[in-house]
Amino acid sequence: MSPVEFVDVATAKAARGVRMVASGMVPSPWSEAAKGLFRLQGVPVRVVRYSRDDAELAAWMRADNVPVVFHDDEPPRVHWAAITTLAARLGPPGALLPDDLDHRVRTVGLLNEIAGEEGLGWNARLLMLHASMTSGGQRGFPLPVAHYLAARYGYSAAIDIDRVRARIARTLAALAARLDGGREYLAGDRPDALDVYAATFLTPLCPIPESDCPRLQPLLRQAFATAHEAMGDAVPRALVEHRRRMYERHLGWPIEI
Ligand SMILES: N[C@@H](CCC(=O)N[C@@H](CS)C(=O)NCC(=O)O)C(=O)O
Repeated sequence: MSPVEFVDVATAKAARGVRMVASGMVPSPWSEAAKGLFRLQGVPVRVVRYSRDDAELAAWMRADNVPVVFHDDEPPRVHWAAITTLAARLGPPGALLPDDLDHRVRTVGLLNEIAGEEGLGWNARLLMLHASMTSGGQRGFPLPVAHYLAARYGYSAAIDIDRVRARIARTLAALAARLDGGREYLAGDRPDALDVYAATFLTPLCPIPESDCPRLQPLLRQAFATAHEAMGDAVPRALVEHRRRMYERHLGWPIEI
């Protein structure tokens, strides 16, 4: 089986091992990170592309956002931390998350700054929603999509967008500092979960031409581009190079959704 195999819901339900429902519309950082974690661990994953209109899929997922990860008969996992811990358990000990307690606490704290509420991905999404709302839907997502996402993920007219930008800049700086001295990975001489999250969550802040993610539709490509337009200049070059390295060596390139 290839590292990531796209299948229909019936095939995924009938299978054992790791199966996942992931975004098939955009290279959503949470979905791409989940795929990347298992790939890095050498654990094959069957992926079902999320569709809002599929009743069988909805009944299986028991959640209304993605990714949702299934392992054998265990309950579905919907949160990045639980997904990461599962991926760590299914691969070589200490490979994805450090064995040392203090080291692990620091790593998971930084992962939360990337994937948690008010983290890098959450804040990049706020930039996209801000572009939509302040342009009447001319930029960013079309207004109906923007309003739907705004109500779910913390955007309101009262938002302090400068604070959002400052948080993004601080997180990027903290990650880039780990590459000082020309280091290739963020936490040592080989990649771990932190590298997967940093690389996949940088996607909204990077240019995303068709060649980088061929299945991304033009309208959503344009929506994604607004985060890069807003803050692409603030992304340290070392992080852009790290992302490239991660995708080319470890995650698969171009991005397949
Ligand atoms: N449940 C995830 C967060 C995932 C997330 O934010 N998913 C968004 C990505 S944009 C999503 O599915 N959005 C579509 C929707 O809410 O319908 C976690 O805590 O790790």
